[in-house]
Amino acid sequence: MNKHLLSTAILIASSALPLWASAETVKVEMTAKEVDIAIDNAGTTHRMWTYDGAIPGPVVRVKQGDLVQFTLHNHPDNGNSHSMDFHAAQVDVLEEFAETNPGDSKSYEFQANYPGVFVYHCGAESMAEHISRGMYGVIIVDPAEGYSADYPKPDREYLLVQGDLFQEGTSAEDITQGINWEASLINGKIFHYDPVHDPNASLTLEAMPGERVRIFFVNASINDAAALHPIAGIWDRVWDNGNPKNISYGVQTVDIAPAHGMVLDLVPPADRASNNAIVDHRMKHALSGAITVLMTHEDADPEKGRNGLLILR
Ligand SMILES: [Cu+2]
Repeated sequence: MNKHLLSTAILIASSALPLWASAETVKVEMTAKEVDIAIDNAGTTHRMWTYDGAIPGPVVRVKQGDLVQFTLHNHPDNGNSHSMDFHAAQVDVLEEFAETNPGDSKSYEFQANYPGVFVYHCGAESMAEHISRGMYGVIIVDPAEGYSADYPKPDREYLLVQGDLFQEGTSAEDITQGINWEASLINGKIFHYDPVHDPNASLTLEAMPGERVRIFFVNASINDAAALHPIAGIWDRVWDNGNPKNISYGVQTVDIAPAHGMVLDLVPPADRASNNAIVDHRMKHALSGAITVLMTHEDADPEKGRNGLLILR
């Protein structure tokens, strides 16, 4: 390499450096667990398959450029093979995303190259059954450049993951075809944050008047898109896939495909208390569980949606 090319190469390398300078290695471990857990606010249980015993699984949050070193343990008490497909990864579906048997573990690593909100899910056969039984979660990759005019710092952050519930005993083939579909789940429960439709619901999202509320939304439903609308509000900004470059303004309803994610900001009025109902406007989803109430008032819980408390459980 001649001297000019060499100095150009060094210049390119050093100009790229600030973006990745703070990249870290992040170790993540999860255990696949087949468990009986509550699928509604009354405590009704179903046999579900999970990461770490919860639906959705743990939130993974890294910065663009970070190296994620991941290990999946398949609990020896399980009856099925499981796997992990991170949508934030660019790897080999046959290698990294391969299944691991009960009692075994599987490790791989990937660099989180794109910012956004990405689903992760089990890809073991039958994928439709593994996902709809609860084997999904979210990895948030924060942009390397941080907040900006196009991607302002929010006052509150909430994560909502929509999934399916099928009747117990439904075969994998029927699940794939949508037969015996029972309800939509938000963060693992029917009407999880909706005391209007479910008297047993004790949680709602909360904010103060005028606060910028950021919703990280992932659709883990196996067949249906989610038509996300904030009743009595308008999405102030929407970022497709959660990438700051993909910005839209003043949107009423956003269709979010299965296995896709969006970041959506809502800014309730500053001069009054108000309520919004964040719904999947497909009525069969809304009226079977996919409604989330955001209450905006001066006495809002100061902890909710802050300091990493993205999922209310
Ligand atoms: Cu699985």
